[in-house]
This record gives sequence, C-alpha cells and structure tokens, in this order.
Amino acid sequence: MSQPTAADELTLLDRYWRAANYLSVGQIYLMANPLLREPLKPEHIKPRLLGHWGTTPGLNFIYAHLNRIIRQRDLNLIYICGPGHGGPGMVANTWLEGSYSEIYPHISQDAEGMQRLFKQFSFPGGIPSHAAPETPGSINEGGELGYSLSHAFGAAFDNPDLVVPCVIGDGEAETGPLASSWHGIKFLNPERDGAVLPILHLNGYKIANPTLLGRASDDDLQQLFSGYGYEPLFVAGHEPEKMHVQMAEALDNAFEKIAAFQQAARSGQPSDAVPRWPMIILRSPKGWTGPQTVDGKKSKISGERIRCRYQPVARMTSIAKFLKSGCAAISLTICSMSRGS
Ligand SMILES: Cc1ncc(C[n+]2csc(CCOP(=O)(O)OP(=O)(O)O)c2C)c(N)n1
Ligand SMILES: [Mg+2]
Repeated sequence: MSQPTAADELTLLDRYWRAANYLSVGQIYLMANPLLREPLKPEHIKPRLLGHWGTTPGLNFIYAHLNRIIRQRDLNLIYICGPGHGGPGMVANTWLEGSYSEIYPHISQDAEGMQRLFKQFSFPGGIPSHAAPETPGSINEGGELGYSLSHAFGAAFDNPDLVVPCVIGDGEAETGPLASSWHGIKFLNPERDGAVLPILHLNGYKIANPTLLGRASDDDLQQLFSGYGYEPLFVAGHEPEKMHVQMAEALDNAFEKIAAFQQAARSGQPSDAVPRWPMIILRSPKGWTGPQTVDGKKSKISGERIRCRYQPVARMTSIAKFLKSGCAAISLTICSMSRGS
C-alpha cells in the first residue's frame, strides 16, 4: 500500500493548482498588467472576452495531481483532455511546466512572457481559445466533443509503457461517439498495450444545462460502469484541502491496480482473468473557486459557486462598474479564483 500523501506535498500541489487557475483567468481577461502589480485600468482588459472558465479549475486540478503521480512513479503518461474548450488550462499548465516556453521562446517564463501569454489567447494573430494542434503535446482537438476516449485507447494500443488518463466531461459523455467508446476497454491487452484511466468529470452541466450522468446517483454510476468493465473510484466535494487528499488517494489506488494488472499479465504466467480496470468519477463544481456573486447576483444553485461556462464577469457593463469602483472588485475576483477561496 502507498503511504498517505504528505501534507507539505499537498500544500505545494495546491499552490501549483492555484497558479494554473490564475494563469487561466489571466488569459481570459487580461492583455496587460499580468501580475496585477498596479490597479486595473480598462486598457488592461481584453476588449472582447472569450474562453471557458467553467471547466478549467477541474482540468487544472487533475493536471496537477497527474504531475504528482508522474514524479512519484516515474511514469510515461499523456493527459487527454476531452473538454478541450478548457484551452486556457492546458496552455497554463504547459507554460508552468516550461514546455510552452521551450517551443515558443518569446512566451518566456517571466512577467514579460506572462503578459504575452495572456494577450495572445483568443486574440487576433494569437492562439485559439480551445486546445489546438499548436498546444504543446496536443493530440485531441478541443472543438468537436466525443472523441477523447477513443483517442486515449488509440494512444495506448501497442504502446505498453504508456498510461493514458482521459478526462471526459459529463456533457461529452452524452455524445454518441463517447458513449460507445467506453467499450474500448474490452480490446485492451494488459500484456502488450498501455493503460487507459478514464476520469469522468461530473461538474453537473453541459454549458449551463444539467447532465444525465451528473444527476445519477453514485450507486447507479457504480453499476453502469461496472457493467462496462471498470471499477469506479469516487472523488467528490468542493473544499480544496479535502479534495486534494481524496484525489491523491484515488490516483494512488488506480495506479497500483494498473501496475498490478500489467505485472501479472507480463509475468510469463498468463491467466484468463479479465482485469477490471479502474476509472475515476470526479464530482466538482463547475466554475470551482470562482466568485459566488457577480453584480450582486448570487449563484442560481444554493451553496454552490456561480455556474459559469464562459467568464464569471463577462458583461462590459459589469466590468465597467468594477473599473469605476477602482477595479478592486475585479482584481479581487481574479485573485479569489486563483486562491480557491
Ligand atoms: C459534438 C459537439 N456538440 C456540441 C458542442 C458545443 N459544446 C461546447 S462545450 C459544451 C459543453 C460540454 O460539456 P462538458 O463535456 O460537461 O464539459 P464542461 O462541463 O467541463 O465544460 C458543448 C455542448 C461541441 N463542442 N461538440
Ligand atoms: Mg460538464
């Protein structure tokens, strides 16, 4: 059994997550003043706001935790991101890791590079708002939902040393291609293929409408995915500290199971037993860590964060109001999202 993750490791992981969240918000809103070192002015904010915040904190959370497991187990791993509309998150993480600046040296890992990183996002002459071919490491485009899990299986087949965690949005899970690709697990040979770890991200909504799987009980999900051949591991909540512990435990558990299936199949003593591969079902709020009220309006879902697909503060009138009040409020919004308050 693995040891529980040390508290200081989780603190560092949380800081990494918050940094990725800040960088994601920055790309959506800012074209100047990237570190908010001076009070916000209208010219710091993009004239046209584009990009999805709602899915991004969950994607960043998963990304940070996968980095922990890669370091811990020295893994060869590729992260497939179904909600490619969370492009700001994928770009933020590759910049934090350094791979973005390696490929695009002018987007350097300093304040000047950060300003360019923010400005280029969904901006004329810049980069798309979705994960795209130019996003480092991307093999799954963000535009049309439905193919993430089949791409994950395609990456793992005949690639025995690769582990492929695949994040699937609960909206994407309702598309025909995705709904059928769960069965890909039946073709996965633990001896000569790599592993696929589906991470079903139940943030409850597709755009702003409720999802079928988001409304299903844990018991029903357990039975559904067990029927497909998986062993679901549940991670649920909204308090970052508790969620970090749960997610670290779920990933430790999943990777131990994967390693055990592969070792048994590659031991030279083949058996007819069919592995029940792990998957993770992650329930976290859409727009997690975002503001609970904007323009005096509370989230429609009691006790939850504001439900947002795009930006929590999107209307120019709201931004103008924030700016009129000395921009403290919007600075606060940006900071609180990255702080996970
Ligand atoms: C095939 C297809 N249908 C519709 C869309 C439009 N669309 C973009 S994001 C989105 C919601 C996706 O919901 P989900 O997968 O749950 O992602 P998340 O909640 O994490 O944003 C939809 C319907 C699309 N991109 N592709
Ligand atoms: Mg969703």
